[in-house]
Amino acid sequence: MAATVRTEFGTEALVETQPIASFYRHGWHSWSPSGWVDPDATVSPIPDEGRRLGHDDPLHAFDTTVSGSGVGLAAHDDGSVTLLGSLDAGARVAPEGSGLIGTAESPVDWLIASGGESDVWRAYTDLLRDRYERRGGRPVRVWCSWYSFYEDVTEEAMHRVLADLDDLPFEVVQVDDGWERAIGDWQPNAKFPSGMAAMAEEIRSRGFTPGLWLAPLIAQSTSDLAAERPELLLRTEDGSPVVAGINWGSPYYALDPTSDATLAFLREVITTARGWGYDYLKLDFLYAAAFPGAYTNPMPREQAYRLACEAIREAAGDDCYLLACGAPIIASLGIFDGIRIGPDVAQVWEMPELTAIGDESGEGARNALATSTDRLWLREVIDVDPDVVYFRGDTELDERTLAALRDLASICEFVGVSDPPEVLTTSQRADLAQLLEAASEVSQIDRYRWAIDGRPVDFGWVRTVPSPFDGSAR
Ligand code: 9PG
Repeated sequence: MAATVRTEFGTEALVETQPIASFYRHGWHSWSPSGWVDPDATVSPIPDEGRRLGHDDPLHAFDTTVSGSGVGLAAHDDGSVTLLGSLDAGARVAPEGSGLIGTAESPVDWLIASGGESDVWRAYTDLLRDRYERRGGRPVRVWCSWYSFYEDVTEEAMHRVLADLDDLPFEVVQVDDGWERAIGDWQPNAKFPSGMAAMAEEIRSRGFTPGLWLAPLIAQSTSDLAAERPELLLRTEDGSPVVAGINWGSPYYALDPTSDATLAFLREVITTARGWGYDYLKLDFLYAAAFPGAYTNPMPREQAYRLACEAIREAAGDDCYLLACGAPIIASLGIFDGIRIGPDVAQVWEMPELTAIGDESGEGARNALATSTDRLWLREVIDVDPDVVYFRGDTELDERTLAALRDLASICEFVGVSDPPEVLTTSQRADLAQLLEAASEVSQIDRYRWAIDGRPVDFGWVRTVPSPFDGSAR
């Protein structure tokens, strides 16, 4: 059955529906919580400043009611669903009484669709596909250094990995955070004495596509960039740099995405990485460039973000795979090949200290599975990265969780692995090779049920494991 649809244009859209049994709130960026919640839930703002800044849209960080970014759905008692979604960046959707209200910083095209859940999603993704070029589209098989070495990655460690990967059928080998001098200073540190071009050459000589992590839209407060190029930093109205989060032991600042100086800097960083030989770039912490601030060239903030991302794409060229991470979702469409759709998986179900403050964007398999399995509608418009699958035997994850991560990777056709290959047993290695080689037939049955080569898969249990998050929304 097709959905009933209509479109509207403007800064506001109001849809009267039936009473709302549950509301789909869509998180602003990759790590932001997404999923079905009680529309009347009371939200408690996250007390920790660093965690709060990286969690969701900063303009809604102190909200006590639920709302979402770009698109929102209302599910009704009769099983039908109403969707209100923007086709442009910069929109917000919230439940209001027995209706949905959409608001945007500048006029946008809205879709209002009602019908079955899969039909309204289809109506929305069809229009998004009409509007934004669908890049990517081929299976991604990537080995990434993050969960093997974190920031301690070295040239020598990468050489060992490359030797140990041997003939595992990865396509990309990607060096993650830890190679750079500082966040903002995108030159190799002392752990990569031969330089990044030599690293890329080594990866390529082993038969893999070289991949590199960068966070080009932020600068650590202690970086040379922040000290020497202050004109690149986004400022608040009172002139101080906009803090977009706290990590790597200090606050990090957002760059002003509308200044010519920043755009020139971005082109230079990306051109340099391309010149070193990297054809796959994981671009992280991108959300910072859509933080509110006194832009050099005033414009709505998600348009400002797109401007910077377009400069990045232009410098990278169409033949470079660009994976967005920590990235506003709707504002990234058409520019990137792929996008992370949930928080970091990590080797634990949840981090007690994050659970205690209600941080559903924090790392942990539960948060990653919950958000990613509620973001799979995005497969239709962009490649979706659910973060890594584990094959090593020393994680704290149980078999059900490990299997869910594998199935999710198959559904996304995006297999990321970050195990040091030397720790894998012969049978773990064979399982990994099998997942990398699989070309599975995937179909969706209902909200959380899928079939992979005819085998039923159900992610519904992820939300039923007792957690302090249950029954409320942040
Ligand atoms: C590298 C990592 C990995 C990982 C990314 C991203 O809120 N935080 O402080 C926060 C820190 C790190 C993080 C996400 C959130 O992980 O998702 O795959 O590349 O950066 O630093």
